[in-house]
Amino acid sequence: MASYALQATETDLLLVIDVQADFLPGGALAVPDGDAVIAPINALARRFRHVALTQDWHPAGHASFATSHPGKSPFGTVELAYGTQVLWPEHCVRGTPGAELSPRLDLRHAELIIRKGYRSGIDSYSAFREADRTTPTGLSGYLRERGFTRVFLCGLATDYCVGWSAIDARAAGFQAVVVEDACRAIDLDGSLERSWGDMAGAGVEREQSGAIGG
Ligand code: VGL
Ligand code: ZN
Repeated sequence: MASYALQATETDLLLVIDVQADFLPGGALAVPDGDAVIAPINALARRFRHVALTQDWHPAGHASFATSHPGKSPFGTVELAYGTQVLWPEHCVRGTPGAELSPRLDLRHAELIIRKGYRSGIDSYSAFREADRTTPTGLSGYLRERGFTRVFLCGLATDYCVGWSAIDARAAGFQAVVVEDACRAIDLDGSLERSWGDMAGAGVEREQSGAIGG
């Protein structure tokens, strides 16, 4: 019998973040090597009884799009009511092909898809709390009511939606484990290094998918 560093149990949930066409090769905000997450996620998901996904889901004209701010370019920043916002190419516009979850994900046993970033004026990297850091998505209530105590995170992108979600999972009182080889990063101006530091400071664990059994 194989022995693993970590064993997925009935109170663990695998949270698959934003594996959507626009973050994959050829997409509007393609994460370098983004499609490399799909095989490890599919393999990992077979070892979890409970799986949920997130889907970045923006209205056209969203405040995080550079095109919504005349004179601004993608990967620049702008000051919004809640603070500094990185500007992105238009991506994951609700109902468009770019917003679709990858058809290569083999997650038919997933129990929940949570959409985020659907308010025009607020971004939401985190699956738990929007970028104003106050508006809840409802995920922590769902997890608590279902009796989950630990969340394993994977998907795109390590330094934005995965990292922010992991930190907010800790803030909401859950254990959080980021599965490093099942994530890929955007890495904008050192954001990946910064994100790992912030995650470690918040008590987020970092593990490889091969170390997780179920
Ligand atoms: C994401 C930038 C903008 C992500 C979403 O999924 O990491 N990054 N929207
Ligand atoms: Zn987005």
